[in-house]
Amino acid sequence: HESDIGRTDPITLTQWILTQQQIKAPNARGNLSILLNAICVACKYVESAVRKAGLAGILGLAGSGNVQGEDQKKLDVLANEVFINVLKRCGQCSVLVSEEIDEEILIEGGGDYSVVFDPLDGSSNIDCGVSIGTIYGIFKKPADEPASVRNVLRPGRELVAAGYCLYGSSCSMVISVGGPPTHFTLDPSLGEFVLLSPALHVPNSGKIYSINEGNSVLWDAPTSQFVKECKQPAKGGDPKSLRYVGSMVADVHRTLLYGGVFMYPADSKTNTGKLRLLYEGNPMAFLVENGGGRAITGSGPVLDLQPGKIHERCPIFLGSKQDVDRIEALYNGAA
Ligand code: AHM
Ligand code: MG
Repeated sequence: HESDIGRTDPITLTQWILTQQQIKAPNARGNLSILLNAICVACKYVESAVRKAGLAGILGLAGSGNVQGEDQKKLDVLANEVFINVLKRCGQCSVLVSEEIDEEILIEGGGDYSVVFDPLDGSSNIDCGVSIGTIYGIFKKPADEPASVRNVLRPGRELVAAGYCLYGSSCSMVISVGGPPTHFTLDPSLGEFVLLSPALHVPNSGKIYSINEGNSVLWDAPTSQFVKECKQPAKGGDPKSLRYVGSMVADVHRTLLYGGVFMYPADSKTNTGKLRLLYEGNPMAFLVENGGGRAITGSGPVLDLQPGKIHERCPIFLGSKQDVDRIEALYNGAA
């Protein structure tokens, strides 16, 4: 039922997590559920800090003191601390990899799960109030394997869950535990994520392309050709629209909902692009593939890459199947 303040039968993220456990692993100990709930709490904490950032004077002011003389933390430093503390505390993790920390964190006797995460992605957008987000991926290790970086240097296809939280005009959580991505939104009055859509499906084709066009002199031929086709389609079709927030979470969220393609290609200087495989490329590729879309590097699926280092980068083209198929064909030499 809809009341004037909204649904009277909300399904919360916590309920959804417990139901997924009952459906997928009725005899499980509930450890993944504990971990997902911890992530959910950390995201709510960061969302609250993002909303208060202007008021609390934490926009870009790391190192400066507040009225009580305490040090203020920049949002990205704060988000990283919150995630590490909450994940350590939940007792389910053996390895943590954060974009903010050079080395992996090993937790002896911590649990069978490992979490790779970017606690606050889209840093260039923090100080001007544009959408930012958190991205995370979860691996499970065999119980007898020791905590080691090997637990996370695995292809994204082996993720057991991945998701992101978008701190945008509303706060959205999108998560997949292997099935289609499920979309929740934070009801601030309840302090709960409530279910919006049980199964997102990336539209088969889309009208939007999303890329940092300022790098066009650095692009390879297939990327340049694809972007040219977006602007000047064959047979007099309509050109696509360009949308680029510069926050991967926002650009991918739009791509999941509206379709189209998000790209961060290799550039001629580095041959890798900018985005990090473990905690940017893989979780987003996992969500998009589970939503019926595709995510490729130009020479194969992102999820098949074997990572060598925790902070390595990879080129990425993700979104609607038809669009990514065309990019793949161009990489395979199509005219
Ligand atoms: P960050 O981890 O330093 O925030 O960088 C990652 C961000 C992504 O969110 C976004 O897709 C990309 O960088 C934008 O990069 P650019 O400014 O080069 O277009
Ligand atoms: Mg990042």
